[in-house]
Formats: sequence, structure tokens, C-alpha cells
Amino acid sequence: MGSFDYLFKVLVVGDSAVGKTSLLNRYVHDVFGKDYKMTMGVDFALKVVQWSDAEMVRLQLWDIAGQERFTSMTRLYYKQASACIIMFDLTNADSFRSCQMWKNDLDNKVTLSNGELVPCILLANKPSHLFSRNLPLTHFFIILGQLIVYLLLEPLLC
Ligand SMILES: Nc1nc2c(ncn2[C@@H]2O[C@H](COP(=O)(O)OP(=O)(O)OP(=O)(O)O)[C@@H](O)[C@H]2O)c(=O)[nH]1
Ligand SMILES: [Mg+2]
Repeated sequence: MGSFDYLFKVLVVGDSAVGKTSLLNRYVHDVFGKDYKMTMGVDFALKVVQWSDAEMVRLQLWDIAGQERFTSMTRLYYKQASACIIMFDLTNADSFRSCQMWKNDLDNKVTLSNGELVPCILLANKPSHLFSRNLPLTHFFIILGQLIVYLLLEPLLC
């Protein structure tokens, strides 16, 4: 039986401090640091996943800085992306509102080789933070409501 090697370039985008670097550090190196050190431009990590006996998946994970000052530079790295994770922080409503901007920005800069939009998932981060910071439950429901409205309207907007 032949073996197959797949390579996917995955972008991770979202506002500053939502936890993009932390997610990748956990996924690739299994470490988590409490201190915040902003990403300067772009970082890169590689994760090899043995998908099946015959299939190996190589994930090129591109950690895109959320700080606006890096915008013009980081967009150069969107080229040839296969997929994208758009992240927000559950305790930061602005970071959720920005997800639409990140999605539009991505769609304006890059498409798949067949012209289709790059597939994205929306990732809500810091659930533990939500409870440890004792935020009012209304905060959570506001974000949940916005998410539901977005999911209902999104097909109409495409
Ligand atoms: N409680 C909690 N804190 C988190 C989580 N993920 C990240 N953090 C913290 O959030 C802060 C920012 O995380 P980063 O991963 O550096 O954020 P970033 O999105 O890479 O930020 P930029 O590089 O500026 O774009 C750090 O202090 C992390 O320890 C999480 O799931 N839960
Ligand atoms: Mg970072």
C-alpha cells in the first residue's frame, strides 16, 4: 500500500492577547505560560500528525500577530493558506466583534487554488478565564447572542 504525505498551511488569526501563541504552544510543545509576550510579526510551528497507517499530515501553523502595527507585514504570510483558525477571547467582547474583520481581511487577501474561500473555524478561547474573573453572566449571554445572530445571518450574507 502506498503512503501519502499531506501538507497544510494553517493560519491562526485574531486580536492581540486572545491566546493564539498559547494555543499553538500547547498543541505543538505541550506547554503553557501565564505571561503575555506579544508576537512580533509572525511565528511558525510545524506539527506532524500520523493520520492513519498510510497517511501523514504536516501542519504548518502560522501564528499571526494581533497587534495592528504588524498588519502590513503579516498579510504577506497569508499566501497559499489551506485553512484558518479565527480566535477570540470569551472575556473580551471587542475581540469577538473583530472576528468579522479578520474573516473579511482573510477573504480579501487569499483564496484556495480553485478560487474558493479559505475554510475557517471560529475558536472561543479562555473559558476558564470567564469564570475566574467573575464576569456577570450577562456578558457571556451577550457574546452567545451575537454568535447565534452571526451564524443565522452568515449564510444570507454570502
Ligand atoms: N486563562 C487563560 N489564559 C490564557 C489562555 N490562552 C492564553 N492565555 C493568556 O493570555 C495571554 C495572551 O496570550 P498569547 O497567546 O500571547 O496571545 P496572542 O493572541 O498570541 O497575542 P499576540 O501575539 O499579541 O497576537 C497570556 O498571558 C496567556 O497566558 C486560556 O485559554 N486561558
Ligand atoms: Mg502571539
